[in-house]
Amino acid sequence: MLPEPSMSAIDRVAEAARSAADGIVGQSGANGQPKSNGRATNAKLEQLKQFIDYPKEGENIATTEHGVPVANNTAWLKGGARGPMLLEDQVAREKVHQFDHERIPERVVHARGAAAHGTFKVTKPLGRNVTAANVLNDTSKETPVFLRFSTVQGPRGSADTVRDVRGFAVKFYTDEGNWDIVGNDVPVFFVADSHRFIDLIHAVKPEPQLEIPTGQSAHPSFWDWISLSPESAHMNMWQMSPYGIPRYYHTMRGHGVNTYRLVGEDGSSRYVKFHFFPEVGCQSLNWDEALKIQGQNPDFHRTVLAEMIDAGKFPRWKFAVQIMEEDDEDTHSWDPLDSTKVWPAAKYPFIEVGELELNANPTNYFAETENVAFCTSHIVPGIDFSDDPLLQGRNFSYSDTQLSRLGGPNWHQIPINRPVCPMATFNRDGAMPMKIPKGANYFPNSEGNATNLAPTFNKADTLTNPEALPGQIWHDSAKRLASGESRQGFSSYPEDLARLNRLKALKLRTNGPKFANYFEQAQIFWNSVQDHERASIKEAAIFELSKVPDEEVRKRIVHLYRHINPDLAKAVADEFRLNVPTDAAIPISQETYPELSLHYENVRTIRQKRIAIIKLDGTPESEIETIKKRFESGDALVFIIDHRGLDAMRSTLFDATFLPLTNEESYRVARSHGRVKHWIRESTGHLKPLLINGSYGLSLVKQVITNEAEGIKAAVGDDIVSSFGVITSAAEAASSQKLVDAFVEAVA
Ligand code: HDE
Repeated sequence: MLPEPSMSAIDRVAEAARSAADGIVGQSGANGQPKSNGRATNAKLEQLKQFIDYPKEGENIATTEHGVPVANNTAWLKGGARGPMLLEDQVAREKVHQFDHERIPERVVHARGAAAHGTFKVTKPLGRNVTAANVLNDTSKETPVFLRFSTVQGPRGSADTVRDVRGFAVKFYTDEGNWDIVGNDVPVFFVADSHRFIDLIHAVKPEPQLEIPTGQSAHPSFWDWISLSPESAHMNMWQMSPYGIPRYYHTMRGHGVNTYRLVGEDGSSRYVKFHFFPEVGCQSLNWDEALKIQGQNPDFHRTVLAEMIDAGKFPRWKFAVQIMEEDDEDTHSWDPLDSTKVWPAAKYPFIEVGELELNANPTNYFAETENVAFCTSHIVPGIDFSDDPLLQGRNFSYSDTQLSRLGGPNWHQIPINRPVCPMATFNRDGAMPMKIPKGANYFPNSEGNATNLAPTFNKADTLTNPEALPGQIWHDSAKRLASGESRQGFSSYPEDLARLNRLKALKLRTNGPKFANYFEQAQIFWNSVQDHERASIKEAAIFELSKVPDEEVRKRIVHLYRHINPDLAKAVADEFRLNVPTDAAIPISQETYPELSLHYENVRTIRQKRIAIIKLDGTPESEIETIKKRFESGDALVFIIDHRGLDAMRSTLFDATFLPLTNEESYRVARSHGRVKHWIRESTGHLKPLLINGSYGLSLVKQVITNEAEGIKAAVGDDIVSSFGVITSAAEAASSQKLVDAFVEAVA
């Protein structure tokens, strides 16, 4: 049951027609209900409008794919009403044909995802000598973006709240072409060399015999692989920590993970890492919530994303970079080209550049979210690759995979993938072209097309100097190019390959020696997070290993964890009655990097929290209004849930609850309602704020929460009491400022 009044099917159709007529795109609601709170438009949404297909006036007659009106769309042509079906029926065959082919292969990884449109704005330009990229410098521009979130392991139909890494892939439609950051929600990766990625994915994906498990890494082949792959020790800590089960998409970070390069207009180059920090801070689920939500609402993350955008409470991230001078690259115990490592913020601070906001939902999941194709190789002038061996492999894989996933080489012409800037390419033909190219399809040409490609004789030059002979023009043009004057667009950074003896090296299948520093940063991660995060890592690892019966694998993990932290190794060993090796073969670092903790940003806000108000028979409206207004004005989403609809609602789906209990009638309902009592126990068990006021409320709390939180029972009285997240007061009405403040504070 929906907590808010839902539209009838007829209303929905009427509303959809109105939106289409208005040309509104990207604004369908979370439950397929078109809403109009999304942002008006941006250059990409404008471009997409021309492709949106919704019947206009006079177009309400069903036709075949070829425009022939169809008189009856309900039955197959037959020989007699009960007779054999005729193959002749071209109308029915067409319908079935289309249906038979309406799926494309799902992504081999990151199959399950959800996306939204938005905008990126520069707040603090990096400077043209740091990067020539307009998108990172021009404060007057709003660059349209499309951001797709995903899980890695599960198929398209798997649940959202599984323990997994989340993808965070952003397409920036810049005025210099599309730039994609194909990142994750954590800053490191399992492997440093692309060659190892396929083995990782085979190990983590469902096992081949029975295709088990779905959406989980808790299975033998994954842990077998982890136990034999010490380079993934650091990533394994992130994955087992609360980062593995984010609360919402809008409470996740995004990280480019790979090391890229920024190239200035002056030709200078620096290494760079890209990061996105959520405006409302990082938040995670606890494991019990995550498990329950998988059944209660498998689409939880995508639902909330769409819902926030529909409600006009747009998710935002701060975009920041870390920059490293190339001369620094040899000065650490780790290699900056190794994607299993972070760069400590104390040495390489997060430099804020801009803000990304998601403000419009897609119009059609398949056409946009499923068809969007991200490629790490999509960079714009001012940004370039480093020799990060994970990045270099990815640069091949992403465009390659689209060929089979999207059916051929013309996937860049699919509406969602088109750049919004002018484009001209002689790459042509192939299956399903969606443009009709005109003119020369070769270079050089005397039509004057694509004159920026190389020094040559071309029409533009003839026009400026009609007397000149072709030879002279080649010459002039070559001179201009050599001086840099006529160079337009992207050209690869002329990296000095002799630096750090790279050119003197032998051709080898290996990586730099510091890539083998597997454990130091895993240790630092453990040191840097809070107690509850460490507890989650232990619990998650124990849960996952409980699905791995092979004792040899468990022993290897204990051994591996002993190299990270002795407490961690002991917790796992005790659970499975194993011994911990007495010593790690390597020193254990005592360093901490505060930015690794979920709480680094330390944001206190009620923005984008989901607050449940349980309305019982007899609850006066006035009790609800004050709290509702206060939270809505702080950009939280308030859901009023009638107690009769409680069977379809669970406390896990909300961040906090208000249960107004000020009169006898509501008390009577609550006391005899199993779901209300379960709600109180469950939400306090998850340490979520629960506001219950009035003397009746107090009695209920005392009855329901007995063993779990003795502290509350002992503490309740007439004053406002906030204990274990439960806020109660016998005397104060819900409209009391003191009580509301206490609740708001607890929620923040
Ligand atoms: Fe991916 N990855 N990946 N990956 N990846 C894909 O591309 C691949 C890696 C990531 O929302 C595929 O279009 C290789 C790291 C995201 O559409 C494929 C290697 C990171 C997405 C592919 C990596 C990622 C993908 C599947 C090692 C974090 C979803 C479909 C060399 C920084 C993008 C597709 C979306 C998707 C290959 C490693 C993130 C097969 C070979 C590291 C967020 O091309």
